[in-house]
Amino acid sequence: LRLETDLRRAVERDELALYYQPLVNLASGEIDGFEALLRWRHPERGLMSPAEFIPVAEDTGLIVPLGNWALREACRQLSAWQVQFPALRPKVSVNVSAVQFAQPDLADVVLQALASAHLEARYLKLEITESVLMDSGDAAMQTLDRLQDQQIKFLMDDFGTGYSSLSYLHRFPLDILKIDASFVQKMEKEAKHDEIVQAIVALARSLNMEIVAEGMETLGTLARLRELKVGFGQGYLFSQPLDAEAAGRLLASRR
Ligand code: G
Ligand code: G
Ligand code: NA
Ligand code: MN
Repeated sequence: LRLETDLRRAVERDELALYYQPLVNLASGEIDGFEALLRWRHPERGLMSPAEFIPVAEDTGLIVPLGNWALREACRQLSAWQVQFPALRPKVSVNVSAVQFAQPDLADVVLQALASAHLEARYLKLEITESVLMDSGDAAMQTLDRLQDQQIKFLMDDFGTGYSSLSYLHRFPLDILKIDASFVQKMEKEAKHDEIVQAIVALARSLNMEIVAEGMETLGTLARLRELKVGFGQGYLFSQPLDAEAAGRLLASRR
């Protein structure tokens, strides 16, 4: 297919970009870091969202070179920002798909990306979904162990959707739980969703996990999540995903 051929060349033609969405400390309002979100500047289709090309990338295995590029680029950019904004020391989280996680050399790839960017491991987080844990064999388990030993933090993305299973949270000791946007967006209008958020918060606390609420769009949600003592938030209320230049300007304004 055309999309596949184009995608194959996207890395070498320098058409990929990372956008950065701030993660905000809800108590202080400070920027804790960014989630790196992949974009493809397609020569004819314009700026494409990963929703449009990640499925193809996963089916064809192209997600491996794409994901490796994203890891290297996020580490390089973060390292540059840390030099530029030493008082802020922003962190970055990078999405890693199940196909990448099944690669036996993922830990090496991640550690090399850190080393060549001269970035300390504790500033890097990896976002995984439940499917990563579901499909995981011994290799994935070893990757998780090895990277956690290096102080890299793991974040469970989209929690509460898909094939959530509480047993995964027990079996794989992850550091941070991200409450899915669908619950956050409905919690103001529907008591049921507020209760679901409360339950997820209680679960995360009992497992000693930090909490991020994604998809925050309103001040009402901010007030409520602060009340529930949720640590971090992300969403259009604070900022859309920004290109690197705009994210740099945002950091400069907070310096
Ligand atoms: O930024 P946007 O909302 O369009 O992202 C859509 C989806 O693509 C999200 O689920 C996000 O987790 C995923 N995604 C974004 N960047 C990456 C990436 O670098 N690797 C992988 N595997 N998924 C990504
Ligand atoms: O799967 P993942 O949670 O990584 O997807 C994040 C996606 O959600 C990104 O594509 C991003 O552009 C989008 N997003 C980020 N903040 C908001 C928000 O406040 N509202 C909505 N509707 N989408 C958001
Ligand atoms: Na994510
Ligand atoms: Mn998510």
